[in-house]
Amino acid sequence: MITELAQIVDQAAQTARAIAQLSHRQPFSETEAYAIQAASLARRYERGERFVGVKMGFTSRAKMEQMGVHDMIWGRLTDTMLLQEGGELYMDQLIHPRAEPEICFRVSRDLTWPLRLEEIRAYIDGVAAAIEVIDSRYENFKFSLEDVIADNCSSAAFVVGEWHSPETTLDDLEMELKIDGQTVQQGSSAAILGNPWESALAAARLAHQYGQAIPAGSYLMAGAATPAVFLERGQLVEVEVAGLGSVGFMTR
Ligand code: OOG
Ligand code: MG
Repeated sequence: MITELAQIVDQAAQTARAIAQLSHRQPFSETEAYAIQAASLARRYERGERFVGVKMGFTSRAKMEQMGVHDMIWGRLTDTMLLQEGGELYMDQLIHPRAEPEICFRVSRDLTWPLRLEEIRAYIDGVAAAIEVIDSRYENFKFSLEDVIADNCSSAAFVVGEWHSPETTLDDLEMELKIDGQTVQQGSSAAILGNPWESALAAARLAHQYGQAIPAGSYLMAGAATPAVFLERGQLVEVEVAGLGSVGFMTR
């Protein structure tokens, strides 16, 4: 069951064709959903993609409300998802992509567990403004918690701005998502679990729980501070975070 569902969702991502929710074929548990995610990532690794980090999802109320899902989730990032700052996002490789404003951490030492909030700072050597592009493989971007986990939490692409010192305060930074220079979403870093560092800690805990190592050099995306916005071709997409600068890309 897990192998088959992993193949279906992996193929949907590869061919950019939406599928019915996997849970409509066959109900499965959250633990099984993470096993499907791992199996679909194994297929990517077989094709030569490399694990480069983890992303947290539904770490803000804004996101939970937008998607009607009420639990934190985590997914895996690979090298082919990493978009160069100022680069181009090819829309024909995606189904119905959305962008969201995030904060990214750079892991400087292999993450261990257990850790306390004060301790995790010693494992991070950079913080940056970031944009995540999510692209649910499910029709109409509709899913259950189990479905979205199995779909690697809609991960599609991400772009990271200039690294800043991990001493930079992340407590309550204004975060803006702009399309063609117009602000389309606005929020605060405090929307991310009260403080994005809490999300980094949750990522370390969950990855450990599911046996996923987070080695030095990994990216750690903390989750969106605002609802996500649908993208169209020919747009300039930017995120600006007070104190962390801005980052952007073009859609094509
Ligand atoms: C799931 C991914 C959620 C976030 O930052 O909250 C996420 C989705 O909304 O499709 O990446
Ligand atoms: Mg996200």
